Amino acid sequence: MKVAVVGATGMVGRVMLKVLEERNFPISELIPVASENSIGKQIEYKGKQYSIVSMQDAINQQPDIALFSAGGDTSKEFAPKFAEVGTTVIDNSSAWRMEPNVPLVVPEINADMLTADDKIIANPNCSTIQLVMVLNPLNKKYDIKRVVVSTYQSVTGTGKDAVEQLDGEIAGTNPKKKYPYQIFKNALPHCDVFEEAGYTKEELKLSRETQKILNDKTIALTATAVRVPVQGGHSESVNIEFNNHYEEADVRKILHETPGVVVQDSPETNTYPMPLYAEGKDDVFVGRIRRDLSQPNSLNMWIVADNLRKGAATNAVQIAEYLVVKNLVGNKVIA
Ligand code: 11C
Repeated sequence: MKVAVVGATGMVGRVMLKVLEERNFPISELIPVASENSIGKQIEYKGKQYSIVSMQDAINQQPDIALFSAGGDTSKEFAPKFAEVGTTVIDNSSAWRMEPNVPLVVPEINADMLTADDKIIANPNCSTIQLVMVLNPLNKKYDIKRVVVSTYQSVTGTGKDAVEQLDGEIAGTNPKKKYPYQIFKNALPHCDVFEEAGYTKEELKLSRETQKILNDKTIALTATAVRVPVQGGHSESVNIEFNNHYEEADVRKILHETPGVVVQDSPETNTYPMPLYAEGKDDVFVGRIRRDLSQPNSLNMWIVADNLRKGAATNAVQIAEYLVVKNLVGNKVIA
């Protein structure tokens, strides 16, 4: 496969390259793309140096797959240009996710909807991916009525500048501020921009994307998204109300048997998921599973995953792997 990585120097782009390498993705030609001021710079992949090229150079080379992580505006402008030359774009931004004809894919859940005609495929938001990995098997069995989520999100979700802000604040230098406030020793109830009815875009993404991925408009979901001074991953406190009765032991068994989900839940040994241990891993970790004693058919849990891996790069590469295995990429349409 001829593979372009668009946004190759960004936080997610770098992890994409790492994940492609680790999983030995079948690459015959790698085309790293980044913004104008990075063109000509070198990146390393499998011990070999590659020069970063411009968007137009990459389009001219008609890659089979383009993994995009360069922001929504870049995706809106350039994903269709790649699609026109027959490239399948897997886009990590929020630009295409809610377009009715664009599949929003978590491979463990809904990759079987993909066809060779899907030239733009959206990778969901990081905090949504880890949530639906756990909700999906429970929804199938017990039919989810409502979910209340509070997130504790890593600064890596905002990008390099935010990591520099936190590191600088810890070091006592006076870093440039990516957030409106200090993040060290703080918690900001503010992820992404504010939108309608007092909600942030991150909070709205959680409810809209969950309904789309699970293909279930009946799930009511409300969220509060909070940025915390953490780097290893996003954490989520999740309360689920089912339409049907459940047994806690069955919930544990279902989650234990769900590929990509790891149950870490032994209060007697202080075992529960934490971003410090989720960092660098591809699984979604779930713990603190317990009945909500305040109302029937309800459950509390704590979900953690590395937002740069399963929440972004790994999920995108898994989509690409599915396309290759199912022979859904590589048929050129010469424009
Ligand atoms: C965050 N979830 O941590 C965001 C980062 O819609 O892809 C990814 C933004 C997106 O703030």
